[in-house]
Amino acid sequence: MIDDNCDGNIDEGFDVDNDGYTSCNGDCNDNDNTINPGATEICNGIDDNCNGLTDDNVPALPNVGAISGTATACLPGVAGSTSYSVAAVAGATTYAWSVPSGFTITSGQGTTSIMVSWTAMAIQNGISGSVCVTASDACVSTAPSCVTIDYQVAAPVTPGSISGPGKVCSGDVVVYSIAAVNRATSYAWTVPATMTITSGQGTNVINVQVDAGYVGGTVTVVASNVCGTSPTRSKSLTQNFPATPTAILGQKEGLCNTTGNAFSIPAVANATSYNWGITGGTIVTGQGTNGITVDVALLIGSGSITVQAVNGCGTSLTRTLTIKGAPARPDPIAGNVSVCDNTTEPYSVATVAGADSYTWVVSSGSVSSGQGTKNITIDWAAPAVGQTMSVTTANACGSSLTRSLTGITVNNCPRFGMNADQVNLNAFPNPATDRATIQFTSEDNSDYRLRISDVTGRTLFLENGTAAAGLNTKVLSLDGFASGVYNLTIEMNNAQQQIKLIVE
Ligand SMILES: [Ca+2]
Ligand SMILES: [Ca+2]
Ligand SMILES: [Ca+2]
Ligand SMILES: [Ca+2]
Repeated sequence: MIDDNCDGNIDEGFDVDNDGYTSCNGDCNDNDNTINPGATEICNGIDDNCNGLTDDNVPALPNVGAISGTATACLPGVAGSTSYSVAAVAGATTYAWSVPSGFTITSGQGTTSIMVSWTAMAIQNGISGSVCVTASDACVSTAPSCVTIDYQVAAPVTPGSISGPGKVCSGDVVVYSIAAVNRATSYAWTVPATMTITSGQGTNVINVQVDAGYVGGTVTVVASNVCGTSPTRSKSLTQNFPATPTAILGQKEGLCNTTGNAFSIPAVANATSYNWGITGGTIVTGQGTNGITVDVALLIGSGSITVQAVNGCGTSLTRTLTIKGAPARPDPIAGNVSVCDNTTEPYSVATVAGADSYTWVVSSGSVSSGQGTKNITIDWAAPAVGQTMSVTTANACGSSLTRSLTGITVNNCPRFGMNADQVNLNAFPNPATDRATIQFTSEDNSDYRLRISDVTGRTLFLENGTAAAGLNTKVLSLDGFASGVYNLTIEMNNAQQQIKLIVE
């Protein structure tokens, strides 16, 4: 009888296969006592444990053992064959082999032993890689067991040149490499004792740390295979000292009682820091970098600023800049060197950094305005040749060298008896662009001097001529005149008239 409603009340003999389970508590095959919820699932295409899944979580196979056979060989360049095998794996039903390029499996795939063959061309090119085998049953496979293959006819040739820096310093991290060498299966590098190969030994690229105490040496590499080792490739290594800094940039004179003066050098290749020194002042900021600021107090005479570039190999030679508290010699004096007697002419120099005063001396005539500044006027007196003027600057730390203007000629200029308001000097158009028409009136055939000067008094055009009686007209080219305001001056008959001429 059968407990059709599975209420636990069963008839004698209901567990037909007598495995302790019935259809009521999960026996999915009551005619086979190896199939029930208490059974272990095995690889057999059957749901042994009655969980509804066939061959789920079956046990793994044992590992495949080591492969037997010749892994490495130095051989003649002719065709050949060999065999590889493994011990049988309990429960495995098939074996899958893979071989490197150059080997061909001629028999035994699927079994515990294979035969492989190679051609003459294949062995001449070298055969390297792995022979691997995996064991399987219908449900699972093992991890592969592999052996590294190196079949060659000759040792590798000498490696090509080593790439990487030839100049290095302690603390550098560098890479050396060679192109892969034909038929090579491994590489062996050496480096100086003061270097460490951090990775890549055995390959054609190594990473290297340069250690303390490094002073140079040699890096070498050889390529190897089963037939032997190549000749050695070497690369000489030296220290990478930084170059001497180029000229120190910055104001070097007129530094008396100043602060925050900037001095710098262009960055030096391979330098990791800079070492500055100073006499006659104080470094305020920037030590260690390629730019510093400097304070200078009362520096009488001269001091110096020095700098070296520094890296892991050491320091460069020293670059020096002489500094002075006193101002620099002024640049050349601007002004006319051919002037008329009894006239007033402007002279000037460019601003001198750090100068508190400008002292002018003139051999004849006199400074009529501006003494002490960079812009003066001189009243020239009687005609004379070979006249000179000079200017010296000074501050609390001292005086500069003197700048002179020599060879000044004070001319005896003709003068007659005409009043300025009778000259009627005119220019048009005004403003002008590329040319201007100049007109003036003369009573008679008088000598005249026509001058165009800029606002600093510098003469840009000068013409001496003889006027016709009546209206005189001249057309002047203004090529070369920058846009600005100019003084147009005519001197004639002891008279002088000046008007503004604007060039656009
Ligand atoms: Ca049963
Ligand atoms: Ca059963
Ligand atoms: Ca099963
Ligand atoms: Ca199952």
